[in-house]
Amino acid sequence: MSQPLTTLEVEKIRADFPILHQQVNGYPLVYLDNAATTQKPQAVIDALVYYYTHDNSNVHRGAHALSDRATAKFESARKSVADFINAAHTQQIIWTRGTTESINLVAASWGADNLQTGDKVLVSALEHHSDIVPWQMIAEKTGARVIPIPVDNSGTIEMEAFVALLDSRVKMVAVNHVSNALGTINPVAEIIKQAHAVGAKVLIDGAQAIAHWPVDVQAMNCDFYVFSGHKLFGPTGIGVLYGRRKLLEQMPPYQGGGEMIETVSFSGTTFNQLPYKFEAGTPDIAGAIGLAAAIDYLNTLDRAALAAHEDALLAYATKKALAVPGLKVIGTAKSKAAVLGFVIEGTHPSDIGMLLDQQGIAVRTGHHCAQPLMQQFGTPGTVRASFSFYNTFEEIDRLFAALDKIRQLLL
Ligand code: C6P
Repeated sequence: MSQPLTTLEVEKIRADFPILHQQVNGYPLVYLDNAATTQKPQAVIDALVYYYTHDNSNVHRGAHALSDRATAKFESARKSVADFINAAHTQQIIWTRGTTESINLVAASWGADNLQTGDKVLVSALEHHSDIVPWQMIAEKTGARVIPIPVDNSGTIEMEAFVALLDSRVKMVAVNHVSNALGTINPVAEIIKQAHAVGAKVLIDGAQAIAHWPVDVQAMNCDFYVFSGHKLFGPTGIGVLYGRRKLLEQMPPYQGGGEMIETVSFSGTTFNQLPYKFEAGTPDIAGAIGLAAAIDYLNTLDRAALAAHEDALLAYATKKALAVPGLKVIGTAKSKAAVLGFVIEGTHPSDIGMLLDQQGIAVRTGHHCAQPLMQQFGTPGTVRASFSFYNTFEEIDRLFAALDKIRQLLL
């Protein structure tokens, strides 16, 4: 296992993130809401400013230098993403607005062609609403059913129950790589193997995994992998759908418009090749370029050391949490990434969030867009502290000192 970052190394990394160096409500900011969105290094901000200052133009259309430059950078960003997740070909990288749109694309396009009455889509009880609702919407149209894969009280998928649900009517298994609400790391390789054994396709929602360790879609052998740029230190508004090439080729377009066509006439329209078939309209060019800058930035760092640092932060925070009277950690799976969800007896999560904010500490509270999961845990919501490699042990000390104060105030 790699060594965690040293204090000096973390300080050096923090210097790359200008937003971290500010006061909030009179306190130095402690940003522990990384599962909602990650902060952007200066290199990403610079890439966006440079693009809009020098290259801004539409892509694939113009007969001029700016358009050529914008197109070259936009397509080179696609290559950066393909390399980053080890996709075999850039045609397998579809730009979307984010994880949500990527899942909607697959559900609407693949689902319309492949789901029928009596078919089943399995989604885990850990899923974010964006990996539940699009499936419910297409199930409604096609007569398929969406069935939850049970999760135990630690927040771990019950693998035996999952295998028992598998049969030839299961056409899709959609699970997250890491749960946003609990931090559980799911055994995706095993899930994919089991699902493939009955002929089902598998979509992995990588929104919460992609920032934490290298993802290899070929080794994983998933059919679809989706994530958002903004959770990978890139801009908001850009996301990725990776798909197995044969599946993407067979799938009908998701939206119609410019760029996704080959020819249009009133007697009929033919569609563009991959990936453009799924990219109707002017894309988020700056977003793609910014995401590539984020990937370039990450590639300058020792990712194993970053992951080891995050693991150490989680272990440190969990230990501290367990010592707080009345605090219950929600999400105690053996394998977890960078998320500490909890409730404190006699308090409401949103009050804790507000009082933490008053001390400059940013966390998320509520149901985390995972209401079925919260129902299972019998709580309307939790307080969630989520860590990134730029967080420090001192920040975790600040969190728990603030929680002590809040407990004295509220209890
Ligand atoms: N989770 C959180 O605070 P978008 O909004 O499309 O970028 O990502 C949606 C999404 C899908 N799956 C998972 C596992 C996610 O965590 C998210 C986003 C944020 O937990 C905002 S709700």
